[in-house]
Parts: sequence; structure tokens; C-alpha cells
Amino acid sequence: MKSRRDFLFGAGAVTAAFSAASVSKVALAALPELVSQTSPDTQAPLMPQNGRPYNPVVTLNGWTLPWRMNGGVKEFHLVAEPVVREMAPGFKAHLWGYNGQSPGPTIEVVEGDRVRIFVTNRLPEHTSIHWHGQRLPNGMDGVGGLNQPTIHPGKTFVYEFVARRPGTFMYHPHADEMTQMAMGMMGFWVTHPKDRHPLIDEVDRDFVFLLNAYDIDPGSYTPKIMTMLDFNLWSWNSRIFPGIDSLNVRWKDKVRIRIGNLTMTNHPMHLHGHEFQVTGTDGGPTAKSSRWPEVTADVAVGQMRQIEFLADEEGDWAFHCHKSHHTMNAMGHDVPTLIGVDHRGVVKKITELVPDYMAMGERGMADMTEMEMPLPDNTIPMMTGEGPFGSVEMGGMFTVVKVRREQKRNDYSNPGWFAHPPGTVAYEFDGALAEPHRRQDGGGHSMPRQHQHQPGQEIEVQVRKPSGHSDH
Ligand SMILES: [Cu+2]
Repeated sequence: MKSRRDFLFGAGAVTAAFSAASVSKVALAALPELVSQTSPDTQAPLMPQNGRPYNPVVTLNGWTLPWRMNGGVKEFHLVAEPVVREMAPGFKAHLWGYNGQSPGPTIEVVEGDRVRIFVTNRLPEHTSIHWHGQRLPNGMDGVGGLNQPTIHPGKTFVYEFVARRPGTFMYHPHADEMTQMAMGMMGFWVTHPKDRHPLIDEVDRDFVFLLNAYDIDPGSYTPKIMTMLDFNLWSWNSRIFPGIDSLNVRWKDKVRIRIGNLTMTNHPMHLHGHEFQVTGTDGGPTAKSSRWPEVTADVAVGQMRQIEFLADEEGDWAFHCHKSHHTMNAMGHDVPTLIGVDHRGVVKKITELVPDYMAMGERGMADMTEMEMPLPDNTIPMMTGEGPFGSVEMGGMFTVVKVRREQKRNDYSNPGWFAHPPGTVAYEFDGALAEPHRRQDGGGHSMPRQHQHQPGQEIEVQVRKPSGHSDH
């Protein structure tokens, strides 16, 4: 666990240097310190040093932005800039983000705080920031052209408002939005309640992350910005499994996970081994009478959901988007299904021309996890991640919630793999298998089969369906 001091002053973690190229000395002196972060590791919660106390959140593979108090106002400094984000070990993407990373740092405040945010634009084009879900004066809402002129490259704008209601929010540009969100510009915002709130429970662990998606061809570094739906990297906080940290909790902890969706499709978020309740949306905490147990909650485009559960089952529990192609990494989708196709003959002919050619998919796709085919530079196999029993065969929007008896309170470190008590792991049956009984009465009693198939005259379906892939 890193202390706040390590977090703020650790080697390489912080860049206080400020390019003076575009800002005058006077303006520079008035700006809060610029804090930047480039490590993709989940940073320790930022314990509040002043202002009203609260229990801070943990941003998955991210961090919380420090602030300074100035005459009773909490001042933050966001810098919109190109960043390099390691999306998984061995795979880096050239994105746009804030303060060194995509997504930008989480902003945490308390209900009733007056907040002033300086936004410096170091992008090659204009931008703005919309504070998604906040009650604020219209001129602070950040829609370029509607509420304010856009922030041109090199300029710094100031947003100021009172964080009026507690809840879970996001920030993102509202200028050239498709490009800037496809490039990774977004961040999380949490407003903690100032007193005990009848609909907001105190929890032991409070995690946040954004769902986001990119279209980066294998071997390249920059997302395609014109993509509308057919993204090929499905990520949480611009990380893809196995680059997504596990959520480490103590047995019997009350756990909250806040999820925001800034992709262009919905994501049914599914937790194994526990039931949770949706306790909040972007509209605020939900009424208790509206809550019911779930194991999957859909998070639609532009929505926030906060889920809560009692972590009362020990183990390593999968937590993922239930759209199965969102747990795969970069791949081409325009390929016919080859399961059951014997293509040994054609493979022999092709390898005479293309020595590296490899047949794929004739027994399913699991072979892909161990395939030895050379990958282009700067990409990642589409399913990967080693578990204690072998490959997990997952990529993208997947991680593990680790529930441990021996985990210390407020200790977020990874406890390693779960040690299963003897006799609690699925095992191989090695007895004799009986021949199955097969029905002999055709289509059943109400609709008896008219003709029996003659041996050798079985119908074989040869239809190939179009395999286009564009809808999510
Ligand atoms: Cu999904």
C-alpha cells in the first residue's frame, strides 16, 4: 500500500513541470499545482487532508486528483493532453486524456463544496468539459457553442459551481465529442454526502471505473476515430484484461462499485457468487423500495450505475460484461464459422504459398489462447490471462473480485489466488459411462414423425449465412 506521500512524490509518478509556452507567469502563479500520473497501477485511496471528511473511493487502474483549498474553494487543475496509456502489459495506445492518463483522474468532493476547476487545453484542437449529471449554473455545463466558447489550444478556462447533490458523475468533452471520446477523454466524479444520508449507506470498499472502448488495429497505436459501433477493444478505465486489476476485498465487507458507461453500446455487468443491488444511478441514490437483488445489471450508454453487495463468500469471483465478444481483444470479426470443418487439404495448399499460415477455429476458438502464430508488434492475443488452473480465455471487460478472510481492513493489495478448502473444487469423474437411452418415437406423441430417415440419406445443411458484424 502506497502512502499519500509516495503517491504524490514517488519517482516518476508526478510531473510538476509546466510548459510555460502558452501561459503567462502571472496566470501560472494563480493556477493550482499540476499533478500528473503515468503509472497504470491502481493507486491508494486519497485520504482527504482538509475540508469535510469522507471515505475515499479507489479508481480501478487509476487515481484521484489532489486539490488545494483557496479561500474555502476546492481548486483542481485538469490538463487535456495527448497521453500514452498502457492498456495491458506489452500493449500501449496513443490516446488523449487528462493529467497524463486516459481516463483522467477521479475528482472527489463533498456535497456542498464550492469547486473551481482550471482546465488547460494542450490538445491540437479545441475542447470543453461537460460535468455529466451535475446540478450547476447553465454557463458551467460545458457544451461548446451552447454554454461557452470552446477552449482553444493553449488556453485555460475556469469552471466553478457548488457540488449540490451527492452521487456518481462523469466528465467528458462536449466539443468534437465523437473524436475526443474515441481518443479516451473522460473521467469520473464522486460527490460524497456531507452527513449520514438515508439512501446512501456507509461501505467498507468503494470502487469506481468507466466502461470505454477503442478501435485500434493490431500493430498500430492510435484509435480509429470514425468508428461508430464496431470497436475492437472493450475496456475498463482504458485497460483490457489481463491488464485490469482485481477488486480485493475483505470477507464480510460491504462493497460498492460505481460504473459509468461512455461506450456506444450497453454492457450487462455480471458478478459471480453474490447478489447485489443497484443503489444509485446518475440521477442519485435509488429509493429503497425500488431495489431488488441482481447478479447482472445493464449499464446503458451514457449511464451510471452503483451496485452494492455484502462480500460474504470467499474466493476469486469473475466480474465481467456478459456480452461475450466484449471479453475478447482485438480481432477480425468477418470470418466464417469453421467449427467442424476439416480444412487439412486446403491448409497444405496455402502453406506452400504462405508458410506462416495457420488454420483457426475448427475445434472452437479456445485454441487461440495458446496459439503460437506471430503477433504484430503492440497488440495482445484476443483471449489471455493465466489463472491457477490454466488460461482464463478472457480479454477486454473482465476481472476478478477477490474475497478473503485474511485481507486487512483498508488493505487493497492483491492476496494472490484463492486456496480452495479440500473437496470444494469441481473434479473429474472417472467411473464407467453408461450408454445413453435414446427416444424412438420421432417427433413425440402430438406430432409423430411421418417419415423415417433412411441410412445414408441424412440431410446435411450447407447454408452459409452472411457473417457481417456491426451491431452491438
Ligand atoms: Cu460489454
